[in-house]
Amino acid sequence: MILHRLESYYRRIRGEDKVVVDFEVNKGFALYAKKCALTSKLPTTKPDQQGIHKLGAKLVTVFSPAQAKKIKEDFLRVGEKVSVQNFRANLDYGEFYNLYDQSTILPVFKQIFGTLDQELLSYFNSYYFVYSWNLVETFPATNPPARSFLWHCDKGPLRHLKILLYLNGFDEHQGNTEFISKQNTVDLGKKANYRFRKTDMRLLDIDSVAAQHKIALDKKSWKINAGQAIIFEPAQVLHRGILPSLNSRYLLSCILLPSDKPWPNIFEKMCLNKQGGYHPEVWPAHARALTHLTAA
Ligand SMILES: O=C(O)CCC(=O)C(=O)O
Ligand SMILES: [Fe+2]
Repeated sequence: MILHRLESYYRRIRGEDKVVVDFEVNKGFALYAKKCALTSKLPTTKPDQQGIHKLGAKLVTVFSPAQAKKIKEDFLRVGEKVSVQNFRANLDYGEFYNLYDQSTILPVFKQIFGTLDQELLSYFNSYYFVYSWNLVETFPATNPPARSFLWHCDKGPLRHLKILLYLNGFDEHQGNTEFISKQNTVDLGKKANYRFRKTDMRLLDIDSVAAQHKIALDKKSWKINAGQAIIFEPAQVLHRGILPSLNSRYLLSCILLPSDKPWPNIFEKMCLNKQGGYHPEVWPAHARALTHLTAA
């Protein structure tokens, strides 16, 4: 039954973007997600009209601004600055910090995933784990927007989520993250071949591309307050950051993947092994490698 369903899924997906086929079929992420769902044995829930899968991106409130400020200060104290040259040349508009100090991060994750657990379980139809997390500081703009500040989808499995928790608010820095709808993203992918563009092929002006192809754009953004987070499907909704102009913008950025057991055990292991820091679009060659990470 499961195999039959996967086969028809693969047939559908073969006509898709090369990146999608590569992750879902060649790298085995579709099968991995199915296996996680089977093993987790969660009760099936009805699709939620306000859910992440339906909306592609949504805003949630997790902390008060005062709590967010305290988290930012704690993270800056325990964070280990990542030498940018190690993973990305030309990234001179910010800093990344790895966070491995369990006693600082765990209460934050408990609050985030306590608030969002039901929503995340029903999104994945399985347990989930935090594949990577890090603190991102973006300096007030001096450079022209590049990379994540131009319209793009993140390369990765269809069913993965990103959480960007804003640790300081729009009023303080004027930075933001913008999205366009899932349907727009599919249309732009098919009609304009604009979805998983390499960084040097990304654009700031998506409106012109959409107009050329007669696509009516449905853009979404919020004035995100300190303590609020956006959750989105980074491979399925085109998005871009907006550089701050007044002060640095601080985010906790997390990537979530399906898992066959709840996140805390895996998290503990990753802290001890110092895994889970910033993965600049680094994915295992095959999803089966994740089974080792999530195994007891
Ligand atoms: O910096 C931002 O607001 C967006 C970052 C982004 O594109 C991502 O984390 O995938
Ligand atoms: Fe992105």
